[in-house]
Amino acid sequence: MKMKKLCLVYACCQLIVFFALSASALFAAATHPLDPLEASEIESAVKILRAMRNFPIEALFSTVQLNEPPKAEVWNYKAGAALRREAFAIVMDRKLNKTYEATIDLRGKKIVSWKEIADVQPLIFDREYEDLRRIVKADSRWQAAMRKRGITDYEKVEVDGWAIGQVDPKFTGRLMRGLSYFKGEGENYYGRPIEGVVAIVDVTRGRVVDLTDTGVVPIAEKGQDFSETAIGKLREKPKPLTINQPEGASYKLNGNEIIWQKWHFRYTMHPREGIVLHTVAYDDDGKMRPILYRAALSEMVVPYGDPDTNWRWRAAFDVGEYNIGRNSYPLEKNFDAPENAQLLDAVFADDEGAVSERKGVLAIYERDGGIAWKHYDFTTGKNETRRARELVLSAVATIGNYDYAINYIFKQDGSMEVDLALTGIMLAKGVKEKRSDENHSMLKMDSSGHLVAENVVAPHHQHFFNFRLDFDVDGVSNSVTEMNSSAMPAGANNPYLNGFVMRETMFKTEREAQRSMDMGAARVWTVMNPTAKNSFGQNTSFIIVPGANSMPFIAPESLVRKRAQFINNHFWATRYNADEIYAAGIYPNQSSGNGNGLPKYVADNQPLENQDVVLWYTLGVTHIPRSEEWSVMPTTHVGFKLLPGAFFNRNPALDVPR
Ligand SMILES: [Cu+2]
Repeated sequence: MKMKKLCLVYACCQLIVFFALSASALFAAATHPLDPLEASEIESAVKILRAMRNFPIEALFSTVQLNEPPKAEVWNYKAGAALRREAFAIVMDRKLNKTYEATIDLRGKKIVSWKEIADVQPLIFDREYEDLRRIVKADSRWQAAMRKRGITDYEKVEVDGWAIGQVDPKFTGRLMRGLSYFKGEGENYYGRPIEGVVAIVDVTRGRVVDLTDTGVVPIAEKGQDFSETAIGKLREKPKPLTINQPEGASYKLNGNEIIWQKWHFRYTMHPREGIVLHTVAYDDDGKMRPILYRAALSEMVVPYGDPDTNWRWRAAFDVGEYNIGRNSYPLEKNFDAPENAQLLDAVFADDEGAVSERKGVLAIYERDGGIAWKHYDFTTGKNETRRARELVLSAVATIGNYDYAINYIFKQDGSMEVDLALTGIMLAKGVKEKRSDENHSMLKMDSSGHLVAENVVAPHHQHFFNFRLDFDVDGVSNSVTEMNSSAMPAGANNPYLNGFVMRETMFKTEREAQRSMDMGAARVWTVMNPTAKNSFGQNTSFIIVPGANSMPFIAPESLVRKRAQFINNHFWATRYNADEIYAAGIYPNQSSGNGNGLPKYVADNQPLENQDVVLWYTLGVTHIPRSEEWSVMPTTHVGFKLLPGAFFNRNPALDVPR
């Protein structure tokens, strides 16, 4: 119907169509150096690469993303000026098991660089999950292991692909592991592990290179599902609670730029890092003051604490092995985000380098923020109070059984908060016991798991997140300090022993700036501008205020820990280097524990005073599994805050109207 109408008016509209197309092409083009690659740019980059002589025949694209321009170029960019547009790609030659990095000049339509990176493995490709499933199910040893467990219909089994983790050097090639789960007629196969069976798969050569079978363990019964139908008896639904913005939202969205309540910043949905914040600045009475150049989740690791053969290698690097960004799925208004949210799209390249449009993978919304500030004058009864508003940018990545929401929250008091919300399904281990008082080593005091359902143990584990925070507080040259609070020594200055002080120490070099939390000292870290001052002569700064955190329990000598050395410290600071983005290096998949990432970044022990500095914050969660977290976990929130410290002369939220 629509087609017919179009045909009728086609002739007279040709001219208009032509102009409309050129105009839309103009509008769609990047207008800022940090605009993510748009679909046509991804297509162009891939086309240029494919046209190269000797381009691998069986190429897989690990990433095709914006090659971010140099920092100075970005901060000094004036609207309308000429833009550098470059793509960065990681390409794997499947046949030869080789990895290449490429930079492509999109304007000049040429390859700027193409180099092989030896002895690395890019993160897992989407197609490899399917390849692995097929390879494992066709393997006779795996089939025998299933038959041993009474399973003859392999369609009822789900094989879940994992990055290999630690690799026994006797295995070479591109490796993954396959874990088996019983789907049966149920929905939540993660609740029904086929314990004992783990396959090591060479995904490019297409074969199972090793299969471990530690013996038959009963498979948990049904009842692990959590759909409304599966739950059956639902509680009374609460009455509607509507969020209504009759005049619309208060933020402005200009392409990837967001302006809200004096905050000005840009966002991108990065295929690997998920949400990235760029050029975060605050409009202070007409003066645009820079705070952060770039902030993102740089790496994650989730080490499991069970020494079992089939568990001891489990430590998911969810960013560098799996891609947080590309594993972010469409959000649902009223559920994943409130009803007033605006859902935003992203464009990525898929394994083949084709454009993959992801609808609604990011949410932006305003929400109520409780009391901004208040004082009730009890002598007059006057209530000076202000309601706070917050701006939230949110995305949720699902990596296998776990779901991680990442929320960046902007506030009217000049502070920011990073809130991580952990939900999904705990990684389950099958056991023969149905009750915790049965005599099984997994269930004793010194066990490494908690029984969460009949025949299901959730092994103990920790989640570590590392955020790379490239601060530029009032300019690029900053210094980094630590503040420790302590009791004043007894003496003439402190006769009643009530005195306590807050001492700030400046980190001179990268080696000094490797620190962990100290509750006894109320320790915080700050990044300050050594020349910019507030009106009282104090240096302007931002403070990292940790929330809940954890120390790692896996031993420092363990292989997992060697691959994840960023968890050795809660806090690191490095001198800015455009190539130092990932806390465990760019290629943690199948890595041997060579100290890539932060240990290498700080090896040259560069000076930190009055330099362009980057702060790295490691946040750990020790997961104590509870029966209440089965079969799907109630959301746990963890995070940290970034507070202005002498950045303003007074409470910046004083001007919030009543
Ligand atoms: Cu957990």
